[in-house]
Amino acid sequence: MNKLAFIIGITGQDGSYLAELLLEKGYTVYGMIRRSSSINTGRIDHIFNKLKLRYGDITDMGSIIKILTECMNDLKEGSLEIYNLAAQSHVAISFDLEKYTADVDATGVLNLLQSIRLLNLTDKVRLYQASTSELYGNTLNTNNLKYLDEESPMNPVSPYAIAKLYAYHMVRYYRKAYNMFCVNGILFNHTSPRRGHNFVCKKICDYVRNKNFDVPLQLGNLNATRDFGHSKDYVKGMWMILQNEKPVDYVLATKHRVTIRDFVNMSFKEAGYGNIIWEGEGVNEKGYLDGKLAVEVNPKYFRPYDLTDLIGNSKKVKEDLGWKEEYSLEEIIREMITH
Ligand code: NDP
Ligand code: GDR
Repeated sequence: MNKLAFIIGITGQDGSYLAELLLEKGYTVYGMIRRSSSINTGRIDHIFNKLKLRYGDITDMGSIIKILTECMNDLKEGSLEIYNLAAQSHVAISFDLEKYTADVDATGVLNLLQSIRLLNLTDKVRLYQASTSELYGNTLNTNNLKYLDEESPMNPVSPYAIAKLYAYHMVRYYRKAYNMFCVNGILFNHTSPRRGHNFVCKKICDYVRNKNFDVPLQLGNLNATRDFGHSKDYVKGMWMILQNEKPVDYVLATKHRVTIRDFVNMSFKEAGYGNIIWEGEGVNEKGYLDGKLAVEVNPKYFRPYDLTDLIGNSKKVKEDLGWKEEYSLEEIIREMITH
C-alpha cells in the first residue's frame, strides 16, 4: 500500500518532526512551502531531497487545489492524510496582526476544507487540524477546574485563539455535514530545539546556552502557568489521531504545571548554574545569579490579555489510542540547552 501524506506547515517545528516520522513509516510526504526572501527550510534541510515540496500558501486556494490534485494522482489506494499545521502561530504577535492571523488561521482552513469538498475528496482524505489549548482562554480559573479536557468550555481571548476557534468549529461542521474524516488535535504547549526563537522556552534556553550573561534576559509575564511537552511526542499523537477508527477530537497534554519563573529556574539548574534569587514583584521583579542581575521583566513582552493557567488532561487519548508523552520537562530543557 502506498501511504501518502500532505503536510501544510512542513517548515515549522511540528511539521519538520512530523515529516521525519512519516518518512520513517514509509510515507511519501508532500509539503507546502512558502515563497520567502530568505531561506525558510532550515528545519527540513536534512530531509529536503526525500520530500515532495511544492510552493503554496493556505490563503491561496488555487495553490491548495493544485497540490491536492497532484497528491490524488499519486495515491493508488487508501486515503490521503492531510496535516494542517500552517498558522501565524505567535499569540502575542496576533494582537498586532489581527486580520492576517484570521486570514491564515481561520479562513485558510476554510480554503482547505472547501478545496477538499469541491474536488469531491471528502471520502478520500483524512484531515488533522492543529487546534490549541488557547481555545480555552481562562476557563480553568473561571470555572474552578483542575485540568482542561475535551469537554471544557472554550472562551478564546486573543486574535490567534479566536481564529483557531473558527477553524476548530469548521472542522467539526465538515465532519457532521459531509461525513468527512476530519479531526482536531487540541494540543497544549510543546517545544524543542526547533522551536521558533521568540517563544518563551526557546528564548530562555538560548539565553542559558549562550552563556552571555552580561545583558540580562528580558521576559514578560513570569506568573503564567503552562503545560509543556516535546514536539516529537506530540507529532506521534497527531499521527495516532489520524489512524483512529473514527474521527474524534483529542487533547494532548502532560498534566504537568510550571510557571515561566519555574522554567527559568529549571533551565539555569539543568545548565549547572546556581539558584536564581528572585526579588521584587510585577514589572519590578528581578532574578539574580551569584549576586548579578540575570533576568528582568520588560513590560514590552506583556500582552493586552494573557492566559493565567493552561494545564491539560489527556486521559481520553491515553485510554482510546494509548498515546503518552515520553519526554520529561527536565529532558526537554536539557535537549534545548545542549542543541
Ligand atoms: P510554527 O510557527 O513553527 O510553524 C508554522 C508553520 O506554518 C510554518 O511551516 C510556516 O511556514 C507555516 N505557515 C505560516 N503561514 C502560512 C501560510 N499562510 N500558508 C502556508 N503555511 C504557512 O508552529 P508549530 O510547528 O509550533 O505549530 C504547528 C501548528 O500547531 C500551528 O498551527 C500552531 O498554531 C499549532 N499549535 C502549536 C502548539 C505549540 O505549542 N507548538 C500548541 C498548539 C497548537 P514558514 O516556515 O514559511 O513561516
Ligand atoms: P504561547 O507561547 O503564547 O503559550 O503560545 P509563548 O511561549 O509565546 O508564551 C507562553 C507564556 O510565556 C509568557 N512570556 C513570554 N512569552 C514570550 N513569547 N516571550 C517572552 O519574553 C515572555 N515572557 C513571558 C507569555 O506571556 C505566555 O503566558 C504557544 C504557541 O505555540 C501557540 O501557537 C500555541 O497554540 C500555544 O502555545 C498552545
